[in-house]
Amino acid sequence: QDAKMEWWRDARFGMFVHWGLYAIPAGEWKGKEIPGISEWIMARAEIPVKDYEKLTEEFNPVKYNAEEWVKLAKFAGMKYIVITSKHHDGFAMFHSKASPYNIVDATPFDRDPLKELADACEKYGIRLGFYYSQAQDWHEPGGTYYNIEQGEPHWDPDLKREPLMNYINGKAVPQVKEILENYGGLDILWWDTPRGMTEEAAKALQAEVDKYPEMLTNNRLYRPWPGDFSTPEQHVPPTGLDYDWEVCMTMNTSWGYKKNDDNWKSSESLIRMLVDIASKGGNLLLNVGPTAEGLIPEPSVERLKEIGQWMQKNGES
Ligand code: FUL
Repeated sequence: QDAKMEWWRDARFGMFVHWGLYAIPAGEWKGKEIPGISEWIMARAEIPVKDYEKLTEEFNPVKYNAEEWVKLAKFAGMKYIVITSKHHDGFAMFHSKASPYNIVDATPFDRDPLKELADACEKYGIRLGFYYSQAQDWHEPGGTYYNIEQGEPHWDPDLKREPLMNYINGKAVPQVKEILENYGGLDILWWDTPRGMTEEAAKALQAEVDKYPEMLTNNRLYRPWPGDFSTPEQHVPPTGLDYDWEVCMTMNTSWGYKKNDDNWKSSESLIRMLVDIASKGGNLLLNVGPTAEGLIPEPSVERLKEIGQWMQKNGES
């Protein structure tokens, strides 16, 4: 247990990447600004599945350059990257045989960006994790959604409901197998929002994880299970935590790219946060939300460079 945690405990600092179809509307739907985090736009604007799917036709992030992202993370002093392989909208950012709703088969962008990222990470010695939204999948009849535990219906009446296990066995488990097998071996599998999750579903997914004893997972697969580390979100526990922990944090307000979100934290406050977290024994997973063209927004690039300059002077390596 301790041996597999070693690199992660030393790492201290990683990059979180929220990238998906939601980068196209970037917080606006039908000319209206939709409040809240941009990767939730499908739920917040109650967009029907068929309408949201149309975004695939325009998703063509030709400016994406995996090596640039990895070099930037490395310059900033980050030791690992965790990227959304599938967020709650259900769209896979990798080539999947388990569902055609993926970036290679459903968009004009004829590339697998996660494969390119895995290769770049390998080349530059950066560890790699994938985020996978295992419970919420707003695109599937059996996937859960944010208010399912309140007994409310999915906002799209045309999505005929099915049992959770249909989705778990038909999409989530097969896709998790794909990401674990096809990307050179992940260092982290980052689960999210166990809303509507059952023990049966969690066990089916955990069985795949168990085949990779070196890989780390967080505490978001199923509420009663601790995983390898806990994940305070958007706040720093004032006196740290007893269990391994990783703060995930945005640089502005949204995780996914949101064009009008100018609420940027300063480089100084980000550096202070990193120092504060490291001094209490935690990790910081600092987020970027790339655009629909595949670029990390300029304000994020600036901050990462300034953090990097500080790290060159004051960091360990
Ligand atoms: C959450 C998700 O619902 C957000 O969209 C984001 O991915 C964050 C890191 O975890 O709670």
